Amino acid sequence: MKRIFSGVQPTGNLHLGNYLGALRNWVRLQDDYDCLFCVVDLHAITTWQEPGELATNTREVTAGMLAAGLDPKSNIIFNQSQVSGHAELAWIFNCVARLGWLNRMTQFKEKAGKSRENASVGLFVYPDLMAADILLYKATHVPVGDDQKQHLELTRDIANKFNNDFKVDFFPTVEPLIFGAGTRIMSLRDGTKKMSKSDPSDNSRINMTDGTDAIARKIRRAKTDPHPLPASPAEFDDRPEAANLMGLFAALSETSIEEVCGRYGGGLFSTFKGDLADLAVARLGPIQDEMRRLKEAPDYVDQVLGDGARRARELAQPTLDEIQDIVGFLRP
Ligand code: AQP
Repeated sequence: MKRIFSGVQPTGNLHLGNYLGALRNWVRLQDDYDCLFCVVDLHAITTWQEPGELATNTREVTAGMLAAGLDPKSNIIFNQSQVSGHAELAWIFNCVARLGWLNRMTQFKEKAGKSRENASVGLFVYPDLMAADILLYKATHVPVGDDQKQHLELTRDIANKFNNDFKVDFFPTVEPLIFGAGTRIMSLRDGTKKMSKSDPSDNSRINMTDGTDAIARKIRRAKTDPHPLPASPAEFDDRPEAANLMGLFAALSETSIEEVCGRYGGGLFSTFKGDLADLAVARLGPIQDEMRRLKEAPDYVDQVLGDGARRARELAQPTLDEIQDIVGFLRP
C-alpha cells in the first residue's frame, strides 16, 4: 500500500507558496494514496510562537487544507501534538541520528543564522522529528518542496541505520514526490529568497487570507527589473524576479513556463502584472471564501483535528509497540 505523510507548520499565515508547493499537490494525490496530512505544531515551536497565535494558526492552516479540497473522511487530517508517538519516536531517532549528519543540514544553518548558539535544540533536531512523523506511519512517499529534499535524505539514513543497528527490516525506504511548476515560489520582494510565512515583510508574500485589493497591490508592487519580459526561460539568468512571476503565472494557469514566455515575452511588466493579479484572484477566491466560512466554525475544525488524531493514534500504536520491542523497552 502506498502511504503519504506530509505537513505544514502553523507558523503564520498560509501563503501562495504553501498552496502551490504543497496543498494543491496534496489534493491531486488524495485519490491515489492513503494520506495523512498534519499541522506540525511540534515543529512550529522550534522557533518562538505566541501560544494564542499558535492555536489560531493551527486552525487557519487546517481550514486552508479543507478549503483547498482535502477530504477529512478519506484522509487523516490532524495536529501533531495530539499524537504523542511523534515525540516518542523522535527521541529514539535522536539516539540513532549522528551529530555530524545534523551538522550538515543547510536549513538549520539558514534558520539559525549567525545566532547558532541561541537557536533552540529543537531546531537542530527538527529533521529527527520529521523522520519520526514519516516513519511512525511507515509512509512510503512524501511530497516535498525541493527545500526539504535534504531532510528526506536524512529520514532515509535514519531508517537504514535503525534497520542495520537492530538487524531488522522494519522501516521502508521513503520516496520523495517532487512536483514541477510551483515547486518553489519566491518572495515578491527578492526573487532569490523563497516566499515564507516568517518573512518580516508582508509584501513579500500573498497570504491565503489576503483580499482582492491586497493581492492586486502586492503583485503590482512586486520587484521587477527594467527590461521587457523574457521570451524564453533561457533568458531567466540574472532575472530571478521575472522568472518567479512568470513561474507563478504558469503554476496558477496550469500551463508551461514556455507558453507564458511565448505569450508575454518582449512585453511590459505592467500589463503582465495586471493579468497575473486577475488570475491569482480568480484561482484563490473560492478557496479564500471557504477559509472565511471555516474561520467562523472553529468547533468543526477542532472536531476534524480530534477525529484525525484519534485515527492517527490507532494507526501509530502497533508500529510504536513493535519499535519499543525492537529497542528493548519493557511495556505492559
Ligand atoms: N515558497 C514556497 N514555494 C513552494 N512551496 C513552499 N512551501 C513552503 N514555502 C514554499 C511548502 O509548503 C509546505 C509546508 O511548509 P512548512 O510550513 O512546513 O514550512 P516551510 O517550508 O519552512 O514554509 P514557510 O512558509 O517558509 O514557513 P516558515 O517561514 O515558518 O519557515 C512544504 O511542503 C513546503 O515545501
